[in-house]
Amino acid sequence: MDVVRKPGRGGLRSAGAPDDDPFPVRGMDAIVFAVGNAKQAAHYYSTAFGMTLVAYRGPENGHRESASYVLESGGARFVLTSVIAPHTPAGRELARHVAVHGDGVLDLAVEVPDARAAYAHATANGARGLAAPRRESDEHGSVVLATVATYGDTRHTLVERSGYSGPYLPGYRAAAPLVPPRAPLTFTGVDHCVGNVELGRMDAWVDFYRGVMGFTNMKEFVGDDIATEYSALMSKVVADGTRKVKFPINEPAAGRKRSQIDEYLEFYGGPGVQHIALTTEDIVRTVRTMRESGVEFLDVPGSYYDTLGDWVGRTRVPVETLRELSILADRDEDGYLLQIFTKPVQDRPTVFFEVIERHGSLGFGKGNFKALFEAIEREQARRGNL
Ligand code: TYF
Ligand code: FE
Repeated sequence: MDVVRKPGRGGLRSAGAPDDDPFPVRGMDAIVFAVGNAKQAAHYYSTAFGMTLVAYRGPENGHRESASYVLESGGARFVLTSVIAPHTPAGRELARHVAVHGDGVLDLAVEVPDARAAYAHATANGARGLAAPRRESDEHGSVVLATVATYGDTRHTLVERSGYSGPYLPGYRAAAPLVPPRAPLTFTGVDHCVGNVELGRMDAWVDFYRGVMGFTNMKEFVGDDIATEYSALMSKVVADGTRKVKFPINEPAAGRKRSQIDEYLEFYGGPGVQHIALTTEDIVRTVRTMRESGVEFLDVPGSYYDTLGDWVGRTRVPVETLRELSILADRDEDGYLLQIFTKPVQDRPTVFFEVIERHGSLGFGKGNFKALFEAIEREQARRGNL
């Protein structure tokens, strides 16, 4: 987002951020994954998700500890990192992350207008600092980076770009796409990033984001009632003042079946990122392309579509197309959304993705929770974890 000078107020501020926002953010900067084989993961996200390799850092440009591939699609940026030298300090941490968690999200990096101020506010309000603010520079300019811990081994790096013009961060070089880029872009950005935390810890993590980042609750949540009936999870959503960064937090709950959150916590080895939702402006095209490339999505029973029109009404996409592709739809007072969920994208039943096309609705698909959680339970049962 552009920084604008508002006449008469005398200061540089981020457009849209109210003056009193204690922790202004510009949006998600990157989702950083620690994986076993970043070279092959970069290939997967290029060919199956239609993302484009734009930058690289590794031994070839003097970075001996790890290799990182930066992929983009619209405003969504993924960084895939794997260890090269496990006996260096940075290498050891990465190796441990992958050994304990499997492929997973290491860092939900957030772009902020002032990383020093953001870090000071976060640590003064209870966040554990992992790296104090530091300036990094190269021929493209400079950035300020600082890192705080969140749930499990997950972290938030606060990225102040201050006009930096390189392909990602200092130390990275531009890289050519691995396959010809798909047009139009598959995704337009990151809609939300969901964390799974331990039983009874959801409210503490909601309070963490309220205190540390000045986030506020969004109205959508999964309470006790839905939990005992069918979801076996509770969920609340926090977001920054401008709703560009949205973090739902799930915890397991006692339901009819073993909670999908318990399954995640067991296989991930603790709390961590459960799913990343990516926005698209054409979910039909995106899902068709991903399916043709071998991405697996949760199946939705035909009965879901038999009654869908009655409560969702007309959407941009005919019900028969939604049915063909297993795309879900939901409507609330603000509008509607179309969404779909992949199966876990690694051997452990942990991280998965959501693709979402919004038409006014600010929700998360509450009307689909029953159908969705039943589909997830069928997958749990197939894995022998129910
Ligand atoms: O992010 C959300 O809240 C929706 C719904 O295990 C959801 O995508 C919640 C929990 C879950 C899967 C999806
Ligand atoms: Fe979601």
